[in-house]
Amino acid sequence: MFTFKRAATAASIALMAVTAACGGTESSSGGTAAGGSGSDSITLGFAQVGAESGWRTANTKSIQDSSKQAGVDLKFSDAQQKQENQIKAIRSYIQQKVDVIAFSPVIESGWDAVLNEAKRAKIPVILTDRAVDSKDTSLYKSFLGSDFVKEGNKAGEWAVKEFADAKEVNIAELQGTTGSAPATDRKQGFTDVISKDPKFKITQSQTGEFTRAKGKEVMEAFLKSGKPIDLLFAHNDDMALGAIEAIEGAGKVPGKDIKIVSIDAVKDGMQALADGKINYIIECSPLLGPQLMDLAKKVNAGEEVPARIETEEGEFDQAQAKEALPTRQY
Ligand code: GYE
Repeated sequence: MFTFKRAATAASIALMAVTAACGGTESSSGGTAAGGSGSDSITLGFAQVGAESGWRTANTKSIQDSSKQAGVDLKFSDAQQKQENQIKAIRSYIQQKVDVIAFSPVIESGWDAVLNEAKRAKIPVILTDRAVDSKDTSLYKSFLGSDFVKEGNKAGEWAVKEFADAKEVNIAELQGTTGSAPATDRKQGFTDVISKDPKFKITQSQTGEFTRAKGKEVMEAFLKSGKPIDLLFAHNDDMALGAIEAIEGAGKVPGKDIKIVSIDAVKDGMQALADGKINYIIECSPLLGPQLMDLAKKVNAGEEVPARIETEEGEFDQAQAKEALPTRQY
C-alpha cells in the first residue's frame, strides 16, 4: 500500500508539473507543487459558490488556511453564484487532472453531466456545504456540511415559543438563493414547524440571494406593501443585516417592532443579536476546511469515507451572543 501511494504521489507531482507548464487560470496556493517533499501531498480543485456573505468569506478562509496547514495544493475558483461558472471550473480541474475535486454546488439540480465526466476521469468528488439532487449517489464520495432542514426547524421552534401568547403572527421571509439546498431546506424545516399552528402565516416571501444588499432591497419592498410584519425569518444573517437597515429606514425598531430570526451566527450577525436588533440566531458552521482536507486525503488514498458528515451547531439568544462574541472565530 505504501509503495502504491508513493507511486500515485510521484504521478500526481509529475502531472502538476505538466499542468504548471501549461499554465492555469485559477489561483493555486499551499501544498508542495512548488518543490515541497510531503509524501502525501495532493492537488485539490475547489469550486466555491462566490463571496455572497460573511459565512462564505469565513468558509473560503477556512479552506485556504487548512489547505496550507495540510500541505494540500489548492486550486480555488469563485463562481460568483453562477452554476455555469462552477461547471467550467470543474471541467478545468478535470482537464488539469487534479487528484480530488470538491465543490459547494450553488443550486441543487443540473450536475449529473459534469459529475459523470469526473467519474469517467476517475477523479473523486466531495460535496461540501451544499448538496446536489442527483439520484446517482456514486457521482460523489461524501457530503460534508449542515442539516439545513434541522436549522429551519430550530428557527420555527423558537418562533413558536416566542409568540406563544400571540393570536396572529404575520411572517415575512427572506429566502436564500432560489434552488439552493439551504434555501429549499430551511424554508421547508421552518414551515414544517410553524404550519402546525394556523396563527402563523407567511404573508410575504422572496429571495434575497443571501446578500445584504438584496436583503435590504426586498425588505424595503415588503415594508412598502403595507402588510403587517411581526416576524422576519431570514435564511442567513447577511440578509437580516440588510433588512435591519430597511426597517430602521422605515422608522421602525428591529428586534422590537419587527422580531428577527436568522441563520449562520457570523460575527456581524452576532453583534446585531447582542445589540438587540436580531432576536435569535441558529448557527451554521463555515469552518469546514480541516475536515475537508482530511476527507480529500482519504478519498485520494482510496479509503472508505462516510457518505455524510454533519457539522454540529448551536443556537444563540441575545444574552448568549454577548457571551460568545469575544471568542467568536468568524
Ligand atoms: O448560510 C449563507 C451562504 O450554503 C450554508 O450560503 C451556506 C449558506 C449560508 O451564503 O450565508
